[in-house]
Amino acid sequence: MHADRIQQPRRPDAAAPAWGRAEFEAKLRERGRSYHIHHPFNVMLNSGRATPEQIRGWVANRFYYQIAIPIKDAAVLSNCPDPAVRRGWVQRILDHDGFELGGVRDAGGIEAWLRLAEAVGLSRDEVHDLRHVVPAVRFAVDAYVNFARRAPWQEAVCSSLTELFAPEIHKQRLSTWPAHYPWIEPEGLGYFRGRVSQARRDVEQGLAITLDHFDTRALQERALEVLQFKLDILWAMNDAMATRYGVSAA
Ligand code: AHQ
Repeated sequence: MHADRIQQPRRPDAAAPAWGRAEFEAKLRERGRSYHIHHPFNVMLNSGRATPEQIRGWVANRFYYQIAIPIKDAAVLSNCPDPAVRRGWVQRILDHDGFELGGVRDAGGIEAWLRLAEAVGLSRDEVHDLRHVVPAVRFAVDAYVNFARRAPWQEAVCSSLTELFAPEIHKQRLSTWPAHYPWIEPEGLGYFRGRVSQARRDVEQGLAITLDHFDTRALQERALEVLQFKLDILWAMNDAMATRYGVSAA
C-alpha cells in the first residue's frame, strides 16, 4: 500500500462513476476481512492459547499504540479548520487522557490500560518506560501518527475507520478472556468494556465525514487505500509481536 506516498499514483478506474453512499460504505466494510481480529497472534489470544508471557507482551506493546492515539487525534485537530468537526473529535482525546470537567472525573483509557497491565502481572513502571516495545511495533505506530500529521485531515479521519470492526474484537475479549485466563483480575478488562461504545460513537462521526468527503471514484479508491494502510499497521503490529513472543500452535 502507498497511502503514505505524497504523489498520488494514477488509477485506471479514476474516471469511473462514484459509488453510491451505501455501496461505498459496503466497500469500506469489506476490508474487514484483513482486520487484525483474523491475525494468528490475535486468534491465539482470544482462543485461550496464549501464555502469560505472550499476554504480558501484547499488553506492554499495545500500550505504545494507546498512548499514540491522543497524539494522533491532536494531529487531526491541528489540521482540521472546522470547529464542528473538532468539537466531535476532541472527545477522543478525553477518552484516552481522561478529564475532570464540572465535577465529573474520568481517569481515561490510558489509565485503564495501565490497570490491565497490573491485572496481567506487569508493573506500571515497566509499561510506562516502554522497555518491552519491539522495534517494528514502534515503527508501525509511528507511521500512523506521522501519517495523521501529514495527510489531509479527512484521510486521517478515514484511517480511524478500522474501528468499524473494533466493537467485535473488544466484545470477543470480554466474552473469552475471563474463562480462558481466570488468573487475570476481571476489573483489568475494563478498558475493553469502555471501548465497545466509544468505538461505535467514533465510527458514527468518522464514517459520516468519510462518506461525505470522498465523493468521486478516485477519492473513494483513495479512501480504501488509506483504510488498508491502517489495517496493515494493525496487522504489522501483530506480526512483530508474533515474531517476538511466538504463536502457540492451535
Ligand atoms: O483501543 C483502541 C482505540 O482507542 C482506537 C482508536 C482508533 C483510531 O483512532 O485509530 N482505533 C483504535 C483501536 C483500539 N483498539 C484496537 C484493539 O484491537 O484493541 C482496535 C483499534 C482499531 O480498530 O483501530
